[in-house]
Amino acid sequence: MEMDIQNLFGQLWQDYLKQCPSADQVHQLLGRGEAIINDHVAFRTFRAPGLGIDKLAQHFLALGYVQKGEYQFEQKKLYARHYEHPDSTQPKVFISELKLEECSEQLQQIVASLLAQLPEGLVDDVAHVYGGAPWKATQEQYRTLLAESEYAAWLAAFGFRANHFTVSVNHLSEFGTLESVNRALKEAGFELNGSGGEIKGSPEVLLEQSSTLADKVAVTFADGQMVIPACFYEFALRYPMADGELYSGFVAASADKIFESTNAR
Ligand code: OOG
Ligand code: NI
Repeated sequence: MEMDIQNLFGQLWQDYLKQCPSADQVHQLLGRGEAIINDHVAFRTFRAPGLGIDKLAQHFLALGYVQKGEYQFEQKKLYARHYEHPDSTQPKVFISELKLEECSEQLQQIVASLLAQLPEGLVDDVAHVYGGAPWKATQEQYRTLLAESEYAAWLAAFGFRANHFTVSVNHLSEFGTLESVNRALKEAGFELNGSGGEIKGSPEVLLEQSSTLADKVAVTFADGQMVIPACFYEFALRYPMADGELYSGFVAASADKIFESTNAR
């Protein structure tokens, strides 16, 4: 099937709603019935032959996206890039990868056993690659990964699907600040990611971000079901640069904390 931007993000959104059912309520709360503009969508992958950032990015490049910033997360052993579309109303795309070569032998072995289950050609198939885990880990493998890298465990359970969507607070008519967004979310009973403070970043770095803690969903592992943190919703407020244009990049120190939105509470 031919995939245009609308189709792709529509499909990603439908899949995401199943992993983050509260996103619907968040829309109603913040959009008050009006359409929500998404600032960006994020994906995770392993750095392995035929499977790094470039492989996931190819489908966005084919739709006119252009590679922009790059980001390093030494502690978490991650590397990331972001992509933008010439039409600035299209969501930006943030893709990170786990540097397997820096991880333990044990982690590498578990990941290799997952990659061995990857169907031939899946990663090049835009209609299916973002549809969820293309392998089944055991619950013990999940727990072993979790002890070393929460990111690896999440990826083992959820695959290359959209990890989060992000409300562009700049485009909300009822809310002008991230503080007011966070207050409304908490009053409605949502739990926010408090790592590094509820608001990550500042006007000085031209970007403020916050996020919910991931909804928990039942995942079917090779040997049964477990209820674990799935996907979350993020909120971003961008500030203008000297030329008046809104800053369009990311802030590594803030992103480092946003990753933790999928940690167990
Ligand atoms: C990505 C975390 C970083 C941002 O907006 O800084 C991020 C992830 O959790 O996969 O989304
Ligand atoms: Ni994000």
